[in-house]
Amino acid sequence: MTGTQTRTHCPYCSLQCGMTLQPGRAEGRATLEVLPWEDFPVNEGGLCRKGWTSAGLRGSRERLTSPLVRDRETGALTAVTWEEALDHVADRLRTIQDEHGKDAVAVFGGGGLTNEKAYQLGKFARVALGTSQIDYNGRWCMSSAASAGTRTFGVDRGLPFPLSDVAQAEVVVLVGSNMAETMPPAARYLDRCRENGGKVVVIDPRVTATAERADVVVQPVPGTDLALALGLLHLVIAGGHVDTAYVEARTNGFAAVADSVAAWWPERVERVTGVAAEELRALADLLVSHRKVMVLTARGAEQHATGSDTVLAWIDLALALGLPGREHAGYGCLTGQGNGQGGREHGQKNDQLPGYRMLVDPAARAHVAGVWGVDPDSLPGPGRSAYELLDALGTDDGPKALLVHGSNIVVSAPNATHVEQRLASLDLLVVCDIVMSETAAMADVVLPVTQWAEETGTMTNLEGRVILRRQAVAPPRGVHSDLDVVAGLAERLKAPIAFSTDPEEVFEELGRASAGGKADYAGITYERIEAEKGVFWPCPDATHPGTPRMFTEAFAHPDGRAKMHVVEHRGTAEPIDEAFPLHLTTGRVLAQYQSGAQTRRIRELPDTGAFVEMHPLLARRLGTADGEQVTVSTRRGSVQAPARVVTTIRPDTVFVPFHWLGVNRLTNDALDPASRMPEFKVCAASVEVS
Ligand SMILES: Nc1nc2c(c(=O)[nH]1)N[C@H]1C(S)=C(S)[C@@H](COP(=O)(O)OP(=O)(O)OC[C@H]3O[C@@H](n4cnc5c(=O)[nH]c(N)nc54)[C@H](O)[C@@H]3O)O[C@H]1N2
Ligand SMILES: Nc1nc2c(c(=O)[nH]1)N[C@H]1C(S)=C(S)[C@@H](COP(=O)(O)OP(=O)(O)OC[C@H]3O[C@@H](n4cnc5c(=O)[nH]c(N)nc54)[C@H](O)[C@@H]3O)O[C@H]1N2
Ligand code: SF4
Ligand SMILES: [Mo]
Repeated sequence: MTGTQTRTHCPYCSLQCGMTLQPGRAEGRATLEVLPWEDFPVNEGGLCRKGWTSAGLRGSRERLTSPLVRDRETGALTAVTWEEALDHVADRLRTIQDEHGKDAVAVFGGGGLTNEKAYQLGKFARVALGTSQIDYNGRWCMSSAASAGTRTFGVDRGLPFPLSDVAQAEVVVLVGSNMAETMPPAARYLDRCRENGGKVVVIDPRVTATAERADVVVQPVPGTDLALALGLLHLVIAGGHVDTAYVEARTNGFAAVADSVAAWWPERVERVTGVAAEELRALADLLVSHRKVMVLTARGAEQHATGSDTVLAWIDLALALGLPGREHAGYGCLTGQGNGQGGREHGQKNDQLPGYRMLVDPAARAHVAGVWGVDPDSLPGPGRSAYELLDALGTDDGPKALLVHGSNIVVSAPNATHVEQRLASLDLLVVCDIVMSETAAMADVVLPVTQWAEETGTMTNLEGRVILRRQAVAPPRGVHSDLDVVAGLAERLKAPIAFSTDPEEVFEELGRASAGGKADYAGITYERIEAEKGVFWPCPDATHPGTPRMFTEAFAHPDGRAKMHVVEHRGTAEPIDEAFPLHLTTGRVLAQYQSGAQTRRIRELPDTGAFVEMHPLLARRLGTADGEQVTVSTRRGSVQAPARVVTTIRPDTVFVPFHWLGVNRLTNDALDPASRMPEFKVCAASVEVS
């Protein structure tokens, strides 16, 4: 027996691959099959392993199906009704705020939440709770690129062109992206680029699956991409290859930038980055001898305490070559989470209102307060950024209660032992999740929520394309949406306005709240998204076609020009030394997603546990071999895992994936001054045989 097919999108990454869901019945049980959606443009029917197996959590015993409240006497999480759970939470929130003030309650959101949820969460914090303390895990994702994009171009849309433009580029430079593992169906565009005669360059301390599909592979020391970009710009200028007409007509600040790179000759770059001067010259030659050059950054370049300066340096290079706005060329950031783009636009960020408006802007406050029907003066100001928020939990002037929607903080936050202590010091921790994540397991209250196939909502993919996930099946009994949680709490907290639980109604309101903002969704409707296979923002009205390509005529600053920035190489926050002589970097493997809360529970996906990737030269020096246990230590702690000996990594660097609890006990919480991004991608470590 089969039910109706629904066209929707994958629950995981920012590619938001189109898929078809087929409910059915086998052996008396409900089933849900994932089938291709052949003519959805981004993935053209292709999915990665995680996508094909994504229905595995449906009907799983691992699903949470009842609200749980921690019993004061036994300390155990105990099933209660939704009424009891929401009454209890609202009661506690009220008491804590009465005693310590509005900011004593904080909210932590996620870049995997739908636009509707992210929007409601921001509104809930500012209006129902009246707190300034809200931020989200996107701060740990692409915030350095967002900050650099906003400062340079005046607006932050990860890719200002459709992903398929990659196939038409002549040279594609991937700076710290392992696309073949992190968004596998996207790698087809790299292959097409090469079939068309184009060249792919991969810059990564490891020769990854993506590097295997590249023409040029550059393996810098982790944390030195900034110096690499300065060195390339130096060569572009020295060789007389600046696009001066473009620079004069479309940018500001070039002269100072040119001066600042004068001393970055290739031999100096080699000393800092480990990339041979000849390799650098060859790369510069490749860039200057083609017109359609595309520079794409991802977490490898961005997740550093110098991440936003690094992105600024690569954008400076792109601007000097005249790339942004040129057909099939430019700069872009490969956003990571399912709604990593939309999640950063509609108000769950600490300093932000919907439509990518800023909380400190009086006109923005007036507009959004008008849509919400509240007094602009009642809206709080900006609060703490994600890590600073977690760091302040339970302290004298920090929040005493935290509501978490869509993040498994205990596994994914940097310096995780410290973060765990902060969470443990709270008076109240409420976690809304699909499964008993490591963070939910610490909570005082756990609220079970619907997952993607069980609810409707929009997401904005890495291209800025707003897409629609349609509900395909009924949720399990006892499970409610985040929208229901927010509305239920708002009502109990006697919020001055009502919170809708109907996604389409919320989306219409989001459209009005975003109208006139940088990320303008006012002209987008569910019907249009379905008819047009996604609509690219900005889309200010119903007759507007949407904006697949930005910057073709002008940038988003008032004078229409891009702003170049002078940036300095500073090195990593924690340089290696005798005690910690190795660079530890972290990242992803194909078969697991993020903190692993979802994918580690899917039986078809290999759950290998963490491992320590190292070069044979290092393994020999340590006296270890492939598969043997080693201990990796940093100034913050130690973890054990088997060695994985590969020739594809630099001998001075080890790599550990972060999908399993552990490696973030080692990572450094040094923050980028502009984006507040932690330095996930490099810290000083030592390795010993266990
Ligand atoms: N399979 C899988 N796919 C995912 C995810 C997942 O968890 N699993 N998560 C999604 C999300 S949220 C994100 S943000 C994206 C991330 O997508 P990516 O950025 O592609 O993934 P990472 O593995 O974090 O990092 C990419 C590469 O950076 C390299 N690297 C480390 N340090 C440096 C450095 O200093 N410089 C340079 N140039 N490179 C460095 C690493 O070796 C790694 O190969 O993936 C998305 N897709
Ligand atoms: N060392 C190291 N650490 C990293 C990184 C790294 O490269 N290295 N990368 C960082 C990056 S880029 C990211 S994006 C973060 C990601 O790390 P997390 O923020 O932990 O992301 P997820 O594991 O996706 O957690 C999402 C949680 O929300 C639940 N969930 C899913 N959908 C919903 C929903 O609709 N509502 C609710 N309420 N819950 C839902 C899931 O079950 C899961 O428990 O990790 C960061 N941490
Ligand atoms: S690439 Fe991303 S969106 Fe596509 S199937 Fe895999 S996890 Fe899902
Ligand atoms: Mo991410």
